[in-house]
Amino acid sequence: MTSNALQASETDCLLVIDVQADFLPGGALAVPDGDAVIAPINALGRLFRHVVLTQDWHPAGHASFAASHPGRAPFETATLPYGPQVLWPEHCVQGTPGAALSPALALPHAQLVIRKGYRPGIDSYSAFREADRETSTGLAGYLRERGFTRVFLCGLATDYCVAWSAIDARAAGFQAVVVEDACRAIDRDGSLERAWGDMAAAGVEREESGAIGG
Ligand code: VGL
Ligand code: ZN
Repeated sequence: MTSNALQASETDCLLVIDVQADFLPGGALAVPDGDAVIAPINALGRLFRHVVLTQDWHPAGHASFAASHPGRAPFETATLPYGPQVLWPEHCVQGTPGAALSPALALPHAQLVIRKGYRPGIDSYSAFREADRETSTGLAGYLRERGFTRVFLCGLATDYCVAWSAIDARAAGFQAVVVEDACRAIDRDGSLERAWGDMAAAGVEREESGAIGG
């Protein structure tokens, strides 16, 4: 039907990361130009029969919030029991409007919403493995049981939740393709360049959505 190099197949799953009000313009942790991901994601959604969404889902007082650490400010790094943790403004608190998935997403055929970051003391950028690098979210098992071998990642933010999810997808044995124009980054202190380097080292592929066909 098309001559695109990459064809979405039955063993491919589109993984849409954290397209939530708090990461969009006006949100508590707004990603610059974050709403630019919506149109390309909706277009990708028309190419993939299988779609999984993630939702950052923190309890109030979460350990990743600067406000939970007296004297600390957002975007500083703290040391938590599992290692360094960037401290964020309070965001994506369970059940609040800021945690809602964007109503502009046109993905009615999405098959699973996986929530992450719900343990009070552990962050989870990755859709697969929490920030202690040990606690599983269960997503790899789900994808494996469904017979998927490759995930295409898009959403927010490229340098945090998308990158960590892509790297952990590789660690779990999946091929991983990040669709660059369907992501936007927080990009502070070189975080985006570092993330692309880490992803490349992990064998994550990088594509534009125009290269993908259904
Ligand atoms: C994210 C920072 C904190 C993300 C989530 O979705 O990239 N970033 N929580
Ligand atoms: Zn978060």
